[in-house]
Amino acid sequence: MNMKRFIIPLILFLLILLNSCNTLNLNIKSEKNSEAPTPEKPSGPPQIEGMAYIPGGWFEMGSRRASNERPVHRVFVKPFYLDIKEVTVFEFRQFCDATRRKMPKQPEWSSNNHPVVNVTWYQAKAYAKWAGKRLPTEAEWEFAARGGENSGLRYSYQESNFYGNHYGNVADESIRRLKGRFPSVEGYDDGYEYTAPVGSFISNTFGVFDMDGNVLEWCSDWYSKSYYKQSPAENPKGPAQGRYKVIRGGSWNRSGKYLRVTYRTFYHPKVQFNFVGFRCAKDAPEPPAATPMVVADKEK
Ligand SMILES: [Ca+2]
Ligand SMILES: [Ca+2]
Repeated sequence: MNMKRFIIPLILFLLILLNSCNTLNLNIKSEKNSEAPTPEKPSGPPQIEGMAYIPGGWFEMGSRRASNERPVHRVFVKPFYLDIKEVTVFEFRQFCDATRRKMPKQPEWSSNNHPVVNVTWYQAKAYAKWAGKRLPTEAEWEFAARGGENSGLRYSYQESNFYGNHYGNVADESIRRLKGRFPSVEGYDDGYEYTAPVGSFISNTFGVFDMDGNVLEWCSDWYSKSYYKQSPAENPKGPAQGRYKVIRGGSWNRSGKYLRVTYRTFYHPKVQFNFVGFRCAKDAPEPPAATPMVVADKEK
């Protein structure tokens, strides 16, 4: 009698327990089935081979070191892409072959993977158009050269690290050994008397190479010594007209003050030099606008 009193509740308890387990199992399965799809990774800007995405932003453009770099002024550049390397001899020859142009004569010390030189501004512009790109503005060039970390950088890298380390191809002990007396960075030996193959040195924080050296680079802007005094704050593109085009960066035959990121010089767009080349830029898609909040219409 006593046993029966225990067995019936025990069976009932076991039945309830079994039922609970089944329910739990079903719930787990149902949770698995209704599992939300893996959220997509936030899509960044599209990657373009051979180009770095430069996020854009405000920065202090210019310096107090030269009259044409004054005044230091706040400038905004919108996001853009920039070739991580200077345009090479090989690439420029492809353009010449495709468009039946005469390849500009390259120095005997150059080869396919070296930056193309002896190109006029017009040739550089035509190459950029053929490649579906354009030349960078000098504001874009300076923004990219600064690496985005610190608008006060004097070089494309931390100033204290430039001299004495392999950060770029400039006039150094190599050219002095070859030519004797030559204005060069004393105590710095990058191993290249003339141009180096593009990307031979470390990149800056944006992943772009050779901003401080190798070859000077054509920009899209006309040059004006006093442009910074009236430059628009956002996406400046240079004066509407002029006689010379802006050139930026250092080169294998430049040292000292010519290597800093703010240095501006200029040449007539039809000249060709064995220390002047270029790289291309490209517009980036505008960042997506914030989704507008939808307010439900209570009347409906
Ligand atoms: Ca050198
Ligand atoms: Ca360069």
